[in-house]
Amino acid sequence: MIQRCFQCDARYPLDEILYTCASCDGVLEIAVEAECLNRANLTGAGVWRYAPFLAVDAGDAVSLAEGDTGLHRCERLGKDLGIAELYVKNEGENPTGSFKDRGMTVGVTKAIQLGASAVACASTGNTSASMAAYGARAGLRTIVVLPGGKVAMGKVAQAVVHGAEIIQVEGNFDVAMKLVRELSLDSGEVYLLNSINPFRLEGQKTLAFEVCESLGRAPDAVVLPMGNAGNISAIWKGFREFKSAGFSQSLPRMFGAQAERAAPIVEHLGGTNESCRVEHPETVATAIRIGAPVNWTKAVTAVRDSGGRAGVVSDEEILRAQRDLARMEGRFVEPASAAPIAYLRKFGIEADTVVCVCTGHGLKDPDAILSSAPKLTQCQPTLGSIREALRL
Ligand code: AN7
Repeated sequence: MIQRCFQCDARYPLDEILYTCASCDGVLEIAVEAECLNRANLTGAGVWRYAPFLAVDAGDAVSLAEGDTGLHRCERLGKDLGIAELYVKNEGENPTGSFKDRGMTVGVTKAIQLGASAVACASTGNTSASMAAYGARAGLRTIVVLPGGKVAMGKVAQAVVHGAEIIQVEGNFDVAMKLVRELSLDSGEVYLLNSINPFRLEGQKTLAFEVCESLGRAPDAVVLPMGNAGNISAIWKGFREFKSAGFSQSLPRMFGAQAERAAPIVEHLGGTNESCRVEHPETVATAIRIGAPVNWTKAVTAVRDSGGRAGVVSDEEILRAQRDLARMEGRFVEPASAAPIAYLRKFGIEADTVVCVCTGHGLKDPDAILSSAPKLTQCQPTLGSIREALRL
């Protein structure tokens, strides 16, 4: 295996620390020769079951037992949305409550193997929560740069309890991302764990393998939220590698949902935003409040090559989808994770088997619910008063 520039195909060895191509500044990916892999070598559970596909030695993996999240059939919601077989891949079931753990177990293991003493990230919340936990487990210094005031409190609490060094900056995620990249390049000891790091994305691609193994085949369509667009890129790579290895027979179409006022990739695909940037992104789904997605070239390729599409959903549509999933299926996901459901209601998809990737747990961001919830009913502590309130 080798690191390869996604843009110009320049090659670099696996132990060279660089986050973008030295000649063209393109994003990097790990080239995997999946054709040579043998199914008998997939053993154990979770992300590391797929070690033969990963470019990192599993021997000393820094793990919290990530992956193996449920793929839940959603009969009621599926019927409501007109989809024959709807599934939710519930990434909130990971150790820190989001899909980031799949990437972090691989990224932090790589950091240890490279001899780094500190890991760093910019984050809208979940990356920092996950990195803080895995960094703590590995005994590393963890540095987190957050956009001031716009990170859900549950996620900040996670970074705090795991002992991360937290810096808030004035400005949005894109500002924080630029700064932490410079910090990592300046200091060889600080290893960057945002999704520009190709090893992290290798961990995230395992979601595709799990979906294929659970269903016994690839689904027809996969829908997910896009922020930095690392996840859609990683999962598409996973589906392609599983097929190349001969472990699945077909590929899904990839659908990406963005929030209305934070939608550079949708605009780019629609031909109205060539540079793929939005200056002041805004959305209730703070996890995907991102205007300059670092993996946009990969995401555009995933959507186009798979025959998929991308679309925007409004904050209102996102919150409705969050409620629908909670009330029809009993699953509480954070607003960003409900964007795929909102996408399906708004645009529909011509496909029988559809998997929505619900990226993070709802408890991370209770404010999103409580700020629009009706006031709780107040009663005297008597049966009569409760009966009256309930009209029972
Ligand atoms: C719940 O934590 O970017 O398209 O800094 O937390 O791979 O960026 C989070 C992203 C979707 C978007 N859903 O994934 C961060 C961060 C949830 C998220 C995304 C995020 P990408």
